[in-house]
Amino acid sequence: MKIERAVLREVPLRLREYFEISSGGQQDRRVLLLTLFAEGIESWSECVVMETPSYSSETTETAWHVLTDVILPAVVGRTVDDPSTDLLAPVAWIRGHPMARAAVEMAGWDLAARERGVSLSALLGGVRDRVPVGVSVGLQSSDDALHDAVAGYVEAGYSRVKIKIKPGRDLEMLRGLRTRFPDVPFMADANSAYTLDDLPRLEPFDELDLMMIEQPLAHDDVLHHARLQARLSTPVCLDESIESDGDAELALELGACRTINIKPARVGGFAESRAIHDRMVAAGLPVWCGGMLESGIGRAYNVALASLPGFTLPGDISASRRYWERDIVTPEFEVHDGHMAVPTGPGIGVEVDVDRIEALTVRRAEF
Ligand code: OSB
Ligand code: MG
Repeated sequence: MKIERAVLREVPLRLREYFEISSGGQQDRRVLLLTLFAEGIESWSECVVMETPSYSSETTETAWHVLTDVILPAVVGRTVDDPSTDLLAPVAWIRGHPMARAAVEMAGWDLAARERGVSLSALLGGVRDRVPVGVSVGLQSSDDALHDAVAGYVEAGYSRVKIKIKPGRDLEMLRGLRTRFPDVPFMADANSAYTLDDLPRLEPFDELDLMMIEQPLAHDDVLHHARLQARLSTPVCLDESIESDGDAELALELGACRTINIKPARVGGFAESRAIHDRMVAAGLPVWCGGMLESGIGRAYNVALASLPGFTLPGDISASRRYWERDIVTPEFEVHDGHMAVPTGPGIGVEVDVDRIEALTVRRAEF
């Protein structure tokens, strides 16, 4: 399959609700969408990067730069057979920039699935036709607002509810939630808001019966996560700290976590995601699929990944309605009974609303 043409677009999409984490908030997403054209097949993927370097070191602008100045010129004209290696081979020397690389790598998987006439889930080795899903609730202005938000998501049937925390909005807030919702599977995500000096504040988290605490410490501090995990019975989950299978190997060796949130873009794509998945399965540990406030295009890739056997914990894969007034794919993603159906059509298995995307596009580059 020869890649004949690539188009990168920036499409502004406004979240239905402001979403705040410990490092800051956002409502307007600058969604980067990539289209690869190969021998009559068209593949859409999403570069899920944030606007500022607050979650990882990449930004909308660095991804645009690396994609348009480095990756796409090298990829157009290439012939692809194996999506896990072929597409990015000429730029294998790139250091970092996993989200920019992943947008291309993942589109390659969609192309390969379409060429073979199978779903992305089938090509990846998925074993589930629906996946358990949860929701990620941003920091709220008050406990009342948080309780109302949680009540709504419990009502909607999500399999678990993740609560964003930061110093000052943590223990007492979570105790209040636990009292009001004694049976809801909760977890907490700190997005690196603590240090090991906060141990006296983190140890009592064990009373809260949380499924896990996600990324409590710095993104580049695997050692201290290991020291923290040794003091907690609550499983530590790493998100920001894991940008490759090598990072996962180190984390397991040190005992820094008991589960990993795999976001395919954060680790450079599906090949690396599967390597981490396989390593965790071999270690007898569960993984789950994280989210980056994706449009329906990015979500389709996540649902396919989450159908792999080791993704036994609910992912941050919520309904289109949780994010957008109107999604850019049809059918929109829905949650029933705490699960999301894995699309069965060829490739990502959802229809991309090309006319609407064209109308919304504010920046475009073509190769
Ligand atoms: O830490 O998992 C995170 C969103 C943006 C950046 C980081 C994170 C998140 C989420 C949202 O938690 C998950 C979702 O897409 O629903
Ligand atoms: Mg996280």
